[in-house]
Amino acid sequence: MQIIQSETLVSPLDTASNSSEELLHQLAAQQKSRKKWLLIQPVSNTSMMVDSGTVSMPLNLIMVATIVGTLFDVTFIDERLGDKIPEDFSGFDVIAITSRTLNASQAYRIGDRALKQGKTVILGGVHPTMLNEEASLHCTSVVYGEIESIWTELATDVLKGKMQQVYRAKELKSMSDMHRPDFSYALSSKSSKKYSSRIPLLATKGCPVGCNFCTTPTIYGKNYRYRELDLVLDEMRYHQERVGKKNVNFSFMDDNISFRPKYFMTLLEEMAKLGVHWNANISMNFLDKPEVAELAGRSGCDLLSIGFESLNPETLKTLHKGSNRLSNYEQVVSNLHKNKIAIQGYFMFGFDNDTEESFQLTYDFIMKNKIEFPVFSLVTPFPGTPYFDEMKPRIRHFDWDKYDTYHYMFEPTNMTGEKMLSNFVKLQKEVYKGGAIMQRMAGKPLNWVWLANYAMNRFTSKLTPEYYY
Ligand code: B12
Ligand code: SF4
Repeated sequence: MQIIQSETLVSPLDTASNSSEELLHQLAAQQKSRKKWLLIQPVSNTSMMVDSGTVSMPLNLIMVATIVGTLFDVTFIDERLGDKIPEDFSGFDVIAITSRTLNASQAYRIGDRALKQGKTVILGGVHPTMLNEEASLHCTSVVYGEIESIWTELATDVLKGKMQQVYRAKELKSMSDMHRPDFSYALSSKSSKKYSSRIPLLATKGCPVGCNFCTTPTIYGKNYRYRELDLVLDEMRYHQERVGKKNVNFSFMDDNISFRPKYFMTLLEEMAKLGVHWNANISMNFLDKPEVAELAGRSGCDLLSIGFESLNPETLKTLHKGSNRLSNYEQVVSNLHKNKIAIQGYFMFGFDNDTEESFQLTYDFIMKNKIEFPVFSLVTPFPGTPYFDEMKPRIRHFDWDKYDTYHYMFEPTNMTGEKMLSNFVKLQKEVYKGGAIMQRMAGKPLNWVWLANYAMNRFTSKLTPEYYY
């Protein structure tokens, strides 16, 4: 296997052209046998409820499997389901692993083992993209960003046995050219019952907001792409037929689904006709308009995930999250609730501007506004982001296992770490006490959001500040 050390910038305009696609297929047809790829979703070490219980289907690795499967044989292992990764990789030619920061150490362990056995190892996903030099030590090649944009080049090199150290596209491929994800790769596992029944789906990619703690602006810039509506709707219809009912639950994996209001509103109108249910991440700046929330409710939306992040205006300023205006928070919540849309509200702590009062303010906001599913995390500077560079001298851990947003990463300026953590734990226990759940959830439909509250009640009752060290 020859390794070319230099990073090559590949233009998808060149590589995705029909002629290079044809050449690729000719090259594959000339091979004596189809090469065998093992695709792996590694489990993380986190003690929190991120990788246990019901987990969502990994759309990223499913999309990788779908494109790889057009030319190669694919075996798919999701270690989070309890499926075992073989010790001996002799049955495979290529070991391809996806990784975020919280499971990077495990991805690297697998990569090192496969390299020792002489395999071609490919690492992709957020963490190898952000730290491609580090990731290169544990693999043959790193894929920067999405596989679709460098596929022709990567596949050609695998077929020729000449790999480059990093594959990075000069330009991103249009989303309309992306394959419809084939879920059979994930669903073929005997343990697939552990997957959430919500079907992951992608309509748009990217986010122009540019928060300094988020990896999306670094990887994709302020670029915002979307799939043609017909493709998204066809995919929904396909699943309705596959499952044999109209009322299918979809979970959009988009960074921020509402950025093109016209596109988003048309998508909502069409979903209303299909009769599906859906949830998504969304920016709140669009939801202060009652007509948007009304249409979202009518289109089958049952939950929206909103990053409130903080109730402190100074903190919001430091995050560069221009889409959040504190003065709109209550209006947004009320618009959604009027239309029976539950809210998964993300709140972060550990910022320099946080004071003991911040915890009380957040508690009051959640209880007054009856936020159904509050999620609390500690601010985590992810490697490769501007925030990481800014905070590096103060960061307490460089052990990637602790980058699950549930570890205390640096001492805030306005209180000791101990004080911050004791308040953080207290807030969670208070919000998830039986009485508080009843107060927030009274009259809400009996669905999985209740179950999530019940699970959080059990989980938070055992919490101590030590969990977060
Ligand atoms: C939807 C989402 C979720 C969903 C679903 C996650 C899932 N099962 O996939 C939920 C809500 C469950 C979730 C949970 C969490 N998430 Co999240 N999530 C996202 C989000 C918005 C989109 C991810 C996605 O599916 N995109 C669509 C897919 C198709 O695109 P993609 O991931 O870019 O995949 C392409 C490429 O990366 C590449 N690729 C990926 N893997 C591989 C492998 C190989 C071999 C190759 C060649 C290519 C390749 O090709 C893929 C196809 O195009 C991202 C932001 C983002 N844009 O990445 C954050 C993001 C991934 N999440 C993040 C975090 C922190 C979390 C949590 C820790 C939060 C928490 N405290 O609970 C957990 C961790 C869960 C876990 N076990 O990994 C961070 C991770 C940061 C980091 N450096 O690791 C991100 C990047 C957001 C951020 N803050 O910057 N998340
Ligand atoms: S709004 Fe969300 S997706 Fe967009 S940059 Fe901020 S954190 Fe990232």
